Amino acid sequence: MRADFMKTAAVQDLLDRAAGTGRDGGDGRLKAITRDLIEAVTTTIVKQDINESEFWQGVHFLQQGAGEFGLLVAGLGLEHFLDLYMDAKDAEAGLGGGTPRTIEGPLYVEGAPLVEGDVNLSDDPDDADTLYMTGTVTGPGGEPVRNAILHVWHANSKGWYSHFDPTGEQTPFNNRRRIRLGDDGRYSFHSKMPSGYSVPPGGATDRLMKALGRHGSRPAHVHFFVEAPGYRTLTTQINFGDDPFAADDFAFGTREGLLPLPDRQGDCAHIAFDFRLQHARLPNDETLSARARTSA
Ligand code: MBD
Ligand code: FE
Repeated sequence: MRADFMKTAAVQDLLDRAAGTGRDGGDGRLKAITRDLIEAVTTTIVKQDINESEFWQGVHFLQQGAGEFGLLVAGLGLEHFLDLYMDAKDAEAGLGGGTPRTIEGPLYVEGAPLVEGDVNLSDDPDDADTLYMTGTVTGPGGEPVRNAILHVWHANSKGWYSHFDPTGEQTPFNNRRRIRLGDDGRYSFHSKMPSGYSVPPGGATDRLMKALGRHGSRPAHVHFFVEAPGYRTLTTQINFGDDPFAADDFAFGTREGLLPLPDRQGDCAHIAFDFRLQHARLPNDETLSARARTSA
């Protein structure tokens, strides 16, 4: 099964899209070399059965020599490849179901305020509509998950994340919270509507994307970790289904089942979204991967 995984349409299609194969524009030779390079890396992931924590340890090392490495890993489809690979291993082990996982991205920050109840995530003024999100966290049988923590982070209306904002204008942890849920597994928050993210203009990722005939933009989205005792930690995000980049995310983080349409009414938008977790089977299932993360 493992040898065949590289040959699946999902993987081959990802390699083509990541290298800009078949797209107009860009440098043909660079595309061909990029495709072979990412195929070599992903083949190695499968051959060595590299796990999430090992992968991020390697990225962390390389990042010490290249500041945008985490962004390149997302843009080259390697981070999404890891999700496809973990999905395939789950399927092989007879695991599956629940809310799909998708990429974390490089912009999570540890230590966001831990809050309860119906919360506001936005500390800073922002000339944007208000996003309301509500829903439940349940287990495989639909039972409410008790004592979950929902980590939420998203960009502001300029597409910038707090702690990574080149304008320096955001309060630390603006649009970032950890929400402690109760016994009913319900959550509810509001915040200033995020806009899509684009890679820093003129940076290494931007230049590579252009050379591949690609772009460096993501649809507007909201990131989540969902953790709860007895359940497998979920890394996921919702992307706005009505965003122009919803079907063309440079980071390959959009997935079926994770593209809700905001219900837009005047200057408000509502998204109802339920998370379904799997039971933890191994002790590590309840924790995040050992990826190095920014802590403020
Ligand atoms: C993001 O906001 C993001 O989610 C990813 C995956 C990459 C870059 C910026
Ligand atoms: Fe993001």
